[in-house]
Amino acid sequence: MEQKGIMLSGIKPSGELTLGSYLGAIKNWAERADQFECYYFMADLHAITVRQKPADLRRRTLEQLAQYIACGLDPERNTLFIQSHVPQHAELGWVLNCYAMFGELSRMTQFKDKSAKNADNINGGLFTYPSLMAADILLYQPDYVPVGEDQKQHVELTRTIARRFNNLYGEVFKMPEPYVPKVGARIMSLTDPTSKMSKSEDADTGRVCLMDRPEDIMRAFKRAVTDSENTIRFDRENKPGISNLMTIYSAATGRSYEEITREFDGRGYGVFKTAVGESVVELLRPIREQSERLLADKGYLESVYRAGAEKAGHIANKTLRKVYKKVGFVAR
Ligand code: ATP
Ligand code: LTN
Repeated sequence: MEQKGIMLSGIKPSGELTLGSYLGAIKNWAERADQFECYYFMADLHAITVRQKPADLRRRTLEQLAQYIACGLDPERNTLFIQSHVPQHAELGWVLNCYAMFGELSRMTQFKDKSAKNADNINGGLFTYPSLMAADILLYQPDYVPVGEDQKQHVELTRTIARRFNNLYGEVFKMPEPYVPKVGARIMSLTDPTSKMSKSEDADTGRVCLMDRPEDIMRAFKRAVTDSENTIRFDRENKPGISNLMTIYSAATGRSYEEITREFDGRGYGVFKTAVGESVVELLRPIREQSERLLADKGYLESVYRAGAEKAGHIANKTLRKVYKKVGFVAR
């Protein structure tokens, strides 16, 4: 039998999943289950690099699992687990810290952004976040890591660390490739279309969450920032608001930018914003409804994350033992 490729990704349960998390990452995951052996997890170890309320973190981790499933990740065909349930992540994370350079970690855009936003809590975990992420990835020897644009730099650093390790000890790690969607790789805030739509920002109309009600979604789109030109064409530089709405509409309906320009020719921004809002309401409706159903069945969710941790732990352990041997640790 032909060996399937491997795919792996994760999201921090640091806030409500947004339209950006869905279009930039999860949608891509769900479309690939047939071709790949897939591992997806809730990155709770990463979430605490920014201060979290314990009860919120616990609730959001389970909600995120329900949302993964509702977005189309069938637990029978995808291994879904909670990062902290597989201790090999933290263990390999430590080892890889010793192969990631201070200069490399200092150059990470996410570290600089998060440091600016959390000036009173620039902790060691925030700095070494990418070595833990490299461990998440390399433990499973994946071919592809489906992520949004903002995470590409971390996957590149993972490759650098893997290459360094392999050069010293032989071919231990497979080189993973980032897999970034063509449309939707970077969804911007609706109120500030020059910054990324982000789940941990204060809730305002700038983001749309997977669990938002239709009326909230419509309100958010009606308030979306545009420009004064009143023509619908794609120009990220000069028309970031309209271009962002076009990206969302394109990702939600499958239409190209040319088709969208033609469809709304001479029809004004109000009509366009309503159409985008409606397309997102329909896109998210089944996800919200299914998540709500799943969240009512905690026993089922528990069975999914337990089975996931067991399967993931088995693979992770194999890689970790190999690494420990290579670096010279005495076998237990
Ligand atoms: P936080 O605000 O806590 O940093 P976030 O909203 O930036 O979180 P992440 O957990 O960092 O979300 O990202 C989850 C996945 O979704 C990543 O693969 C990321 O690249 C992707 N993603 C997040 N936001 C967007 C966005 N606005 N557009 C496209 N992809 C996104
Ligand atoms: N850093 C990612 C979340 C993340 C991840 C990973 C993504 C943690 N570990 C491994 C892909 C592979 C983020 O902030 N979105």
